[in-house]
Amino acid sequence: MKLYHAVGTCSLSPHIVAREAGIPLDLERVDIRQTPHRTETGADFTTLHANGYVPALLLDDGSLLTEGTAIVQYLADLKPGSGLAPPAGTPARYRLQSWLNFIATELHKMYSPWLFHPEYGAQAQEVARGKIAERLAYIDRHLAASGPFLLGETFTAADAYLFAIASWSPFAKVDLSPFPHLRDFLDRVGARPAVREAMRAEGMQIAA
Ligand SMILES: N[C@@H](CCC(=O)N[C@@H](CS)C(=O)NCC(=O)O)C(=O)O
Repeated sequence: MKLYHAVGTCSLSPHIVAREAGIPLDLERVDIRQTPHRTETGADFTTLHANGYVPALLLDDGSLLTEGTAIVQYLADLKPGSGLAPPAGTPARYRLQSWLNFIATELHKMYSPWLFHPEYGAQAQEVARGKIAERLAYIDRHLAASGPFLLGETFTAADAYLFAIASWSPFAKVDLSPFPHLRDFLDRVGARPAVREAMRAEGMQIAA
């Protein structure tokens, strides 16, 4: 299997899940800053994925699985013993899906594009930061009451996704100081060996 990814983006989430599950993946980097987006082999990525964004997972049967929330569940289900996704049909699985959807729609798309595209302007960015702060406060309260991870005691795919997205905060000038439980969560997840391996493999800066 091959993961199409871009450094420092949401594609870190399936990369972490694969490493946590012990699933070997080939990695192919996509340059999403250029149009058309090209992979490191020079291929036009939009010929592989019409929407042109990462992550995308090339399966062994040659088909392409897209959308991060689906990809992480696919990877986690390949290794049910990993605990990265509770069994299908259980209440815990729906809670995982609830968190994945919350992160995708209420956080991920609030940071990006609003905070990474200066053309939206300062006013729109402040509105996005306000919305993000509300969502992070909700997560902070949840971690305080029911942590240390989003589903409780067990690290899951939702934690990998939250880590990838909330780690953008310093770059997006989102202040995390009011959210101590989230900050502890980011430190805790950032210290996991599989997370460090994924970041190292992507050439990202790793906290000491
Ligand atoms: N709905 C997609 C969105 C993925 C997404 O926003 N990817 C960003 C990086 S975090 C990207 O590749 N952007 C480049 C582009 O949209 O052209 C998902 O959840 O997987």
